[in-house]
Amino acid sequence: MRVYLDNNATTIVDPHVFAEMEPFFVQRYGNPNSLHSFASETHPALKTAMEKIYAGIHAPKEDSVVITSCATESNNWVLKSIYFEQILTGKKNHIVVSEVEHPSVIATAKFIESMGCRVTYLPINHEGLIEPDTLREVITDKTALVSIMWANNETGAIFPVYEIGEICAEYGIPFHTDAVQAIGKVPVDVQSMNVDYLTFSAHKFHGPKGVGALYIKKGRELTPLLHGGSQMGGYRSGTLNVPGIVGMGKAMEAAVDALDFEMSDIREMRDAFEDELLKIKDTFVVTPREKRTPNTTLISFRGIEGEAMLWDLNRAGIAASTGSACASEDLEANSVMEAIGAAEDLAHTAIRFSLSRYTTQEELDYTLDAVKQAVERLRNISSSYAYAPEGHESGLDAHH
Ligand code: C6P
Repeated sequence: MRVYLDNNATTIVDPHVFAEMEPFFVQRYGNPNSLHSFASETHPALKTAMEKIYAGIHAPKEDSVVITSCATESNNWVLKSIYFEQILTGKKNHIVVSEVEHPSVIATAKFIESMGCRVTYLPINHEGLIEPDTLREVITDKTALVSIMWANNETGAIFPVYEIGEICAEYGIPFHTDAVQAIGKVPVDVQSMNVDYLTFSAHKFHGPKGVGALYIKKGRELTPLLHGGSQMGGYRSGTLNVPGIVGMGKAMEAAVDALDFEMSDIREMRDAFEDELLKIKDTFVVTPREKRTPNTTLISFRGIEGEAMLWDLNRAGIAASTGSACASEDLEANSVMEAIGAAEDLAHTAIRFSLSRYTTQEELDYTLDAVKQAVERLRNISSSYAYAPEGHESGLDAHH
């Protein structure tokens, strides 16, 4: 059996999405900006896709949704543009990000920090959550941007983006949220909140890889990151990724249709799976369920290196991860667990299981058996577990 429980890293392309994309590779392959029928025959599908994308996040027509190559590009774009427009010009000198943003925000923040911008990395609390009041304490009249993700990719923690948006509105500061892990998992309505920029990526909701987007509220226009042929209204040059955009449109529509299923059925499956995992001795989940996306469990197995557990699971045909996919090769401790203040040994024991609407009960039952076997095998050979005093929680509360 092969079981895929790494849906926060990427998802299977919905077969209906794939079917809609297919004609745009070998039949209708024209460049939409050319002046012939090969071009114009791409236009209806592009228009429909854009309508579905706008509808999926409830973006009003006067706002912009600019198609990019991925969420990484969208996140880079917002931070670097703010740097060009506000920091480099000396109007402002500061931005705020959370300390557990995806590397596409953190690394960009560090880059602009190296160019002279002051950056505040807002901490998370012991449950892996942001406390909105901490934002008030760090904002100044020189703050040019607040960038805080909607849902964390490692824990699934849902951050208080409504409250954060309100605080930003109060101080007149633009608010960007990375909603990559929110689309298809929680309702996303840009009109129900104060948000100026919102990032998403098709491959996280059963669309294709290589296509993302940035929502931009009217009046908050950005300097382009890619200059060139002025596609996308001059916001983002480069020949349009027609199959990608068509795929993202269909995937967005399907994600909205499946939202209730995700929030009820998938949540129930995840909760039951997590209940069983927590019956295993010395296991810990940090963020409370009701404050998480419905598909994610980040769980620590005391005494077991996350990578060793992944190895055993992989041999059983099961795909999970120790945290975000892009950080998993460095064998560092899970960054969110570290930010929470978990002891180093516990931070190394975290495993992320992320479900999707394609996950079955049979797969979860099989995974549970495999996890139990792995725990038994690995704890038998774990000296740190063998010697740790009974009931010792490896410092989970030590810092709080
Ligand atoms: N997170 C994970 O395993 P791209 O690859 O550019 O489409 O998406 C980047 C990205 C941005 N923001 C968030 C919150 C994300 O989760 C991701 C991708 C994957 O957690 C791969 S590192």
